[in-house]
Amino acid sequence: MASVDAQPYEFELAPRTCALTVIDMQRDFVDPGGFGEALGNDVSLLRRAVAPTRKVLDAARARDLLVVHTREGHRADLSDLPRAKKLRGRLKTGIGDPGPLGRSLLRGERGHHIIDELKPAPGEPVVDKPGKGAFHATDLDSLLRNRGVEQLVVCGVTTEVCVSTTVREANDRGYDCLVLEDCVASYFPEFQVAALAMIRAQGGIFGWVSDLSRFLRALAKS
Ligand code: C5J
Repeated sequence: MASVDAQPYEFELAPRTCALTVIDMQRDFVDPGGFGEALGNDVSLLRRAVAPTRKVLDAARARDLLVVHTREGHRADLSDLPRAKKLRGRLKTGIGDPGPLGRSLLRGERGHHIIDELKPAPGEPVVDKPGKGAFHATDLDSLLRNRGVEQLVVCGVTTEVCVSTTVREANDRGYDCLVLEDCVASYFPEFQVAALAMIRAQGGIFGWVSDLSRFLRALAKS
């Protein structure tokens, strides 16, 4: 056990019951030519989280923490894509449409792959999710419970969409979440600030917020 300097107050890190979750660090969101860029976003804003997340990943692996990766995406026949999600945004290049990284947000396409820098190691579970939250329509909850996980350290993208949705889902299922602010990123700087504020508000209504160096310091002491 070790205390992570966090907000709204210290997070009691218990490595034996803690898992690292890396949310949707896939080319479609983070790389030029992907779905995120097709929506008009500047992907360099998300790239800022890559190097710090790599450091968390290395530290977690060195301490034998369970590492779980997630990817947002759909089946090639789009049978798991709700009509509302397909139509939303009236996009020129929507989910399932061809783009420079293959068909957008589709399993097996180049854009759906996790970026090389954060590639899952052999044996690390990769959870494919059709929604924003990593618990919706996936086996993530049983995968964590069967290993006795009670705490999640959360990295990934985007802070206000898939990271926040997953943290809220995890909170309702009884997990304590610690979000590392330099290891999560948004296309919108103001949403990054607001999403983190919402997590730690009201005594940590959804969880705790800290950063890479504070987390690494505590992990080294635990
Ligand atoms: C989005 C995500 N932003 N991974 N997905 O649509 O946050």
